[in-house]
Amino acid sequence: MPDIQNQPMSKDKSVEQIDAVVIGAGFAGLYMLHRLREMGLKARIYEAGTGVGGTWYWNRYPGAACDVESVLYSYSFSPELEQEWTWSERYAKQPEILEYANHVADRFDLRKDIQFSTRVLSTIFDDAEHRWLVTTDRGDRVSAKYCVMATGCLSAPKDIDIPGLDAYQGKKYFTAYWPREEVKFDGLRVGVIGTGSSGIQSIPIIAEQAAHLTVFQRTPNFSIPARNERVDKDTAERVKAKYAELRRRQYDHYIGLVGGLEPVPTNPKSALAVTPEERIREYQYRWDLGGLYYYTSYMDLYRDREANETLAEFVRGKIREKVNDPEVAELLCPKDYPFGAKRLCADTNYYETYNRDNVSLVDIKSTPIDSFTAKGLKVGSKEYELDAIVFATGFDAMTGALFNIDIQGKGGISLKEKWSAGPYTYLGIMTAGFPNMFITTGPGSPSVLYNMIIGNEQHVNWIADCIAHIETEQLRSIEPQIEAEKKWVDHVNEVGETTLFVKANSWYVGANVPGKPRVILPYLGGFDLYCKKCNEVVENGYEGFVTA
Ligand code: N01
Repeated sequence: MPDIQNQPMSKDKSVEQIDAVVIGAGFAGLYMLHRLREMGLKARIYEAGTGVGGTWYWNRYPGAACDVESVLYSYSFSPELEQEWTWSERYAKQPEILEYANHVADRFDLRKDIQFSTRVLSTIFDDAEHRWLVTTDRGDRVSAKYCVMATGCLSAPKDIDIPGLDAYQGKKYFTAYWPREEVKFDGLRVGVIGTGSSGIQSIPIIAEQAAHLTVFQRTPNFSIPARNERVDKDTAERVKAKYAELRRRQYDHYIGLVGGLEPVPTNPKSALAVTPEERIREYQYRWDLGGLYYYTSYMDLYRDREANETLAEFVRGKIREKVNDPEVAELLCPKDYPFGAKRLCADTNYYETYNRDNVSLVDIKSTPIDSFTAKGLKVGSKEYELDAIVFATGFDAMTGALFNIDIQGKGGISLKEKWSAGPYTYLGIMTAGFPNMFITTGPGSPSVLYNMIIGNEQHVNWIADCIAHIETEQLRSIEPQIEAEKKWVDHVNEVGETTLFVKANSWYVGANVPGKPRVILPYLGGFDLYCKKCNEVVENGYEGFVTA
């Protein structure tokens, strides 16, 4: 048998030669494939799941929904697609978003270039050939000039860091990879660990089914009523007539939360420069609107702790109004980090759920979970017997999915090694030493602090144009200059430090994963300014990049 591992790729007949590999068939990967094919390149997506949709393929837990309005959380690249698809609710639920992803895959005939049920194991740069060798768990070995990591920001579930999980004999469910078949909790004693967005969306629905639900809360989160509603025919048509304007508003906005049919204004004032009465009116207006619109309220809310506290206390007041038992209400009120510095949640009946007789809240901040047992789990000396446990414990955000692949750049340096003190990127799209490897909505880009579909679209467009440039100029590769990358990383950190986002132990700063370096992961300078910077880089001849 020849030793194929050690043969140069170009001479190895078992290695298929293509132009581009895209990893992941979520919204970024699908559109990337579409653009690459439009350019006449031979491209393939490798996808671990059996279907398209990424986040929306895996996160099928009860109550899973998008907390960005459907009309905004959709592709903008095809006016025909916009016109033919009708969202049924203000906030689409997971099945409808997955149906949309499937519709896109069919409409643009993408499936023929997607290999499902295939996990990429490694992508290794060949210095001599200037190509990436990609290997998979199905034995594929493919050589590609370009490699696009469309692996998602919240796709690598966090390890469960509580002892004794294997000892537990009951049913275990993970919101991040929920079973495809229906899960029934009727008559069961259920425990939920985790009160971030996934926990907050699933808890009210599980409570309606379970005999008893026990929520184990370490840190309470701020959650705003989503106020979801059906979209009637007339509204849907009026939205369709306004799409062009809607998209312009979205792209020109720092966080893209601009409202659906009716624009939701951004408030340019300081929260501390207005009277308490005006502040309450503003906060009540956004409370009644529902959803995430506190992110576009007073401009100093996320920079000034005193300003932030005015909103935090307003929302705590709402929690106290909703929850009957004052002790439970106090436990549900976040007090030790700024409002919104942990990702804000939008809910349907979350706080109200704690008024049910079959729901109890256990504070695991003051007494942490000690371990799992055969029948449930122990908090201090008390054992909770549970028939099923739901883990809504979050993700190794923004870097976890990349580190799950053995990525080696020039000279065999691994990405993990290069990023051991935190991610290093230029614009969040590329990293020096990894030529022709692109990351969609990577660390150092607005990513999770913007709308993931539109943010990915902007990245895919930039990447596709960059690849077109390389092909037209008959170049071999492009990568960031080390100095430009360092300058960008410093800028990302400096901007992050001016905000309150760095003041919470959140996944935004990697604090949810033990041992992960604490660095601000998304770029907080605003999507509008970020796009301007991306465009300027191109206008100035790919400033800050080096080509070969
Ligand atoms: O995860 P999270 P998520 N013992 O990290 C707790 C997006 N998303 O899956 O805060 C006990 O927010 C942890 O406690 P603490 C959205 O961007 C969007 O809910 O670390 N508890 C926390 O309460 C979101 O932010 C939608 O103290 C433990 C929870 O588990 C992101 O995904 C819907 C623990 C994890 O919360 C992640 O949300 C859903 C332990 N050992 C998600 N480990 C939309 O609507 C963790 N926890 C679009």
